[in-house]
Amino acid sequence: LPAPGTVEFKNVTFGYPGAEAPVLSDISFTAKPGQTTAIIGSTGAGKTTLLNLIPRLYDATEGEILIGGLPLRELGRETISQNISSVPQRPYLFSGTIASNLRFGAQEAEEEDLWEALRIAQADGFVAEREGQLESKISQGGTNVSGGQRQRLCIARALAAKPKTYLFDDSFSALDVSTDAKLRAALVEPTKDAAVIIVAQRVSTITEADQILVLDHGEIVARGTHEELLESSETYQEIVTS
Ligand code: TTP
Ligand code: MG
Repeated sequence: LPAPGTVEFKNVTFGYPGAEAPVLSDISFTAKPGQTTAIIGSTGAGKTTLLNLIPRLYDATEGEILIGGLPLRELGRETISQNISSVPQRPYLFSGTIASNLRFGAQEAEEEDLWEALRIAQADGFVAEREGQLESKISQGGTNVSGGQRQRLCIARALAAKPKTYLFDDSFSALDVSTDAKLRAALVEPTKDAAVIIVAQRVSTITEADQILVLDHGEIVARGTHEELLESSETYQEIVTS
């Protein structure tokens, strides 16, 4: 079997229930542990939809998704949530404390582990400044923290769970360029044995990715490293220069 955490799409097609045209057509790729797979493409291309198939928010209409070589459809909810952490495009915080939000996928985590996750996510500074720190309250939906802080807390939550597969949906674009760079540098070590899939808007976020998939109208129109795509893909060149 492929290593745990490996995500394989085999000729996956998906349409939302009731919709006529599929949103994703014939998607095939493998995201391996120890590698970063980046997905880039214009708004509406299907990037979020593709990521959402991995924790089974929806099932593929055709084709197959395998996790560590096992069909996703045969994995239980618990196995999926224990192995895959997802930072959604609109990150969500629950009403409760910062600690309870961070322990969502990691009930057993010690405070020290939570601080470590916060440090990596570049969120330790503002949490340390809040009254009560880890015990400070988050209001419903996380409205008493800024959008960028919410995003970093959700990244810390994903890290605290120590999954085998990480999904980041546009998780770095609300951050300023310098925080984005620091965060991604800090992520290298803790995610080095995991499969990392990143949806990005900014090309600078993904130039180091092991493979980049260019998604256009639900199809992978090009794939390769940044350097390869600069040579081979007009769509990629347009994204880079836009
Ligand atoms: P997305 O998968 O949301 O496209 P995207 O993530 O690439 O776009 P963005 O960069 O703006 O985040 O949408 C693809 C298509 O699927 C689009 O036509 C909207 C449709 N869609 C639904 O019908 N229902 C849904 O729940 C979602 C997420 C998308
Ligand atoms: Mg999206």
